[in-house]
Amino acid sequence: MNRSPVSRRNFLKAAGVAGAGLTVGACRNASALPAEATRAAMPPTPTPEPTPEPTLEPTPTLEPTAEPVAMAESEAVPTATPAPAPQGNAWEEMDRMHEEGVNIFLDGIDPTNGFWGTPLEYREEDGVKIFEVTCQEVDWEVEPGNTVAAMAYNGIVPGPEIRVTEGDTVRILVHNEMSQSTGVHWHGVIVPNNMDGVPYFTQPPIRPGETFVYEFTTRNAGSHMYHSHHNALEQVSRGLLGAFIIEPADKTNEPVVDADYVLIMNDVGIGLTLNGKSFPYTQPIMAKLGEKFRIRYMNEGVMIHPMHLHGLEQLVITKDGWPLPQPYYCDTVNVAPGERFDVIVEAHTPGAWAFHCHILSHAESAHGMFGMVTAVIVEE
Ligand SMILES: [Cu+2]
Repeated sequence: MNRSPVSRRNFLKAAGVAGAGLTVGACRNASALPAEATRAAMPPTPTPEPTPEPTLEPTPTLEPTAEPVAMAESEAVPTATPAPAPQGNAWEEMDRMHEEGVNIFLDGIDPTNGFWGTPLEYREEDGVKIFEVTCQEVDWEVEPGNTVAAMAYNGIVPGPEIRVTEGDTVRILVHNEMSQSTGVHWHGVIVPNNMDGVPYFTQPPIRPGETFVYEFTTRNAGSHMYHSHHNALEQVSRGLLGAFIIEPADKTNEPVVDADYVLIMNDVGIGLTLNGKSFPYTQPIMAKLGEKFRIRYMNEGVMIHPMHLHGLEQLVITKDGWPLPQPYYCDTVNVAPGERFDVIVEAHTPGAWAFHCHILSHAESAHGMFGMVTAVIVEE
């Protein structure tokens, strides 16, 4: 069992709701009364707003390539359908489910569990950094009790993080152990055309059992990605994706931060996920008061995800790896498919700050929070 560094009590304390007598008056008073009287004394049973039909996100159409390996329609948006709101005094059950999810999230806090990325190790030969990536079909647990058939680089979703410095020459050996062909595109990275990874445009597909060698010298710094460009709707949405970060050779203008986080969004395929996990299996960002951290948003899904952070403003400094001429502050960063934004956050106010996609059908239902939800926990 994981020992959470943040006890539930401290979490609530950080959030300012523990031991402060904040229980709603009606409930507290009611608890002192006999059961019959309690019912009479209770305010009218709150009737939760009827949960709307999911109108925001039409089921993504799989055309025109759906034929050979189409995902079942029911698979396409596995967690986006709101559950029916409970009726009558089922509100207690609804609260219980909300609490249960948060408790699982808190009990699972473990900054070392790989959620925040696994670096891809390399070896160096004649000044070339050599990486190896193996494409595999694996089972992947996105949330408690929900294991999906995924496609993964080196067995994990997202794939391991490739991080180099501008000017580095990299050689990446891609082995295909899957039962279908693939190709790897270096999204945002400036490469020679024959290294761009688009089968039949720039190379033959990497067939099952084959290896393809990519080699290029990195020219543009920034937060980039690598992902399949073959049957991509299935292969990327099922997990063939990862971060490709090129640090600038001249770091003079790099912001000084205490931590650097990559947050990759995905939606169809393995479901509504941040770094391959759905709440409550996501991990919070843990920060000490006064620290600054960087978040590199990357959207590998097929939907827009407006990432909203409570309580702390986000300073957007780059778009698709390019420094913005005028950085700007906001609380919601709208990340479209393929886009990357880097932001700087200063942890200036202690507490447990919710951090989630603000398309509510990606985040919270009558069953509690799910999908694209995590937190920033600022400790004094
Ligand atoms: Cu979303």
